Amino acid sequence: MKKSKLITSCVLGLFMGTALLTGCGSSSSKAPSTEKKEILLKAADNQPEDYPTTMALKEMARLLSDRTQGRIKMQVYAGGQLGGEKESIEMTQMGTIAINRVSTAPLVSFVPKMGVFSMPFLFRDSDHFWKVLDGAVGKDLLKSLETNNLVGLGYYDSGARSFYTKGKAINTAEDAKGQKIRVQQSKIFVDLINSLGASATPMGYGEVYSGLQTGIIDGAENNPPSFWTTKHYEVCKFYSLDEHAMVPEAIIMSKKVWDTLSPEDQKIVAQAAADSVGYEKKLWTEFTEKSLKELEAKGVIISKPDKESFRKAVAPMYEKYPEYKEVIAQIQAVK
Ligand code: GTR
Repeated sequence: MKKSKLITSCVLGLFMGTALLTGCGSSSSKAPSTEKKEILLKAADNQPEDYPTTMALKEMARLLSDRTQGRIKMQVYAGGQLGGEKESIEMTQMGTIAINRVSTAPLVSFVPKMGVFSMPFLFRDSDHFWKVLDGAVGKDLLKSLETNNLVGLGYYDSGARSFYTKGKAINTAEDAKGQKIRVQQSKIFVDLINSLGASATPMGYGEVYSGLQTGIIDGAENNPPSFWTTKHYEVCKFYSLDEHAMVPEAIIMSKKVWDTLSPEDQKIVAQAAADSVGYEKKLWTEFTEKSLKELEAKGVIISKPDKESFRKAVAPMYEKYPEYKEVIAQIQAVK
């Protein structure tokens, strides 16, 4: 193949995101059919380059390349370059994005079962969270993605979500009343925040900063690394660690792309994803501590409110979603 043609096909492959790049690198069109195909996987994350989830995807890319002598490559597009979270999930279903790191909260519109992870105060602590994700429930929910053209490769840590606000700290459920709070594009989150008497406003992650600035919203909720890296602290000076939800991040893959891989390559991809999890968890703990320190240094007033009033106010959520009753009982039974 001529060099110019080779480059075109590589670039096209990159654009398609899903392409199996026969014809790139060492393979050639005359290669015997037994020769393994070169593969380029396009991966997305809406967090910035140095964020734990993005770093972990890059680690996964490194493992893939190392373990296949560069035959399987994964290109990570950070910072939401490939689109908002919800659209990026659609693109993953279509195969335009091969691998995507998303919050399980917006996944609820695609795979309703995933919504259970957005229920408030579901996990007792981080230990319980990981036992559930690594156990039968976590595995079953990853598997359920397959009904929707996705393959679940694993979970990453995302800590706990808490409120940050412009005008008035939310230290009790009562404080949330009347405040316009941005939420992810998830019906469960809308219900959760409304059940506190606040007014939930769903919007994309990338729009929150200007929403806060212009006053469309009074606050939002997220984990310390997100509050820090989005610079929302420039507008919001109150952060109250009520930790109302621990929503895992998921590494998802396009089933369309997955089905083009040989069983052997599927194993390599699944293993690289699994091996990147420990790395993410370690970075997560460090980055969370760093974020809290940086937020304080920027003058954010961080409080640790008593969680009881929040728990009480959101309790009706558990009646509202009877479809999760069984799985919630299974989660609670995990010791
Ligand atoms: C973060 C998550 C992002 C995005 C964001 C949000 O914690 O890592 O993928 O879901 O929350 O609130 O939109």
